[in-house]
Amino acid sequence: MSERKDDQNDGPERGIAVKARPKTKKPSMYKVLMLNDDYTPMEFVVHVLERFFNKSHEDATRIMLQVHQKGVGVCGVYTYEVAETKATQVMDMARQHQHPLQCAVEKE
Ligand code: TYC
Repeated sequence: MSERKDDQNDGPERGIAVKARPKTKKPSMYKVLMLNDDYTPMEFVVHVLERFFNKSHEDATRIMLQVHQKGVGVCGVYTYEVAETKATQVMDMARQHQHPLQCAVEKE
């Protein structure tokens, strides 16, 4: 039967192949905040920042002192589940050592 003009298969396809690019969204990012208190030892806070947030000893000390002086500081910025997991891990470890150290997660 008759073929439509644009559907003829009488030669190689022409033009540039372009990969389909479905719309994607970057994930929202969340800050893990650390709160000051009067009891958690400074060295414990520095250790937590090194262990859970991969900070150098110098960066960990700087962040700890900022929290100590200003009341709050940012430990790192992550996707939601990673941020929640790190905050929970820090507070679990603090509780095991009977320190009141608290973290919070806040949307960036
Ligand atoms: N303020 C605590 C002290 O003087 C040290 C400290 C720093 C505690 C940061 C918590 O998130 C914190 N021992």
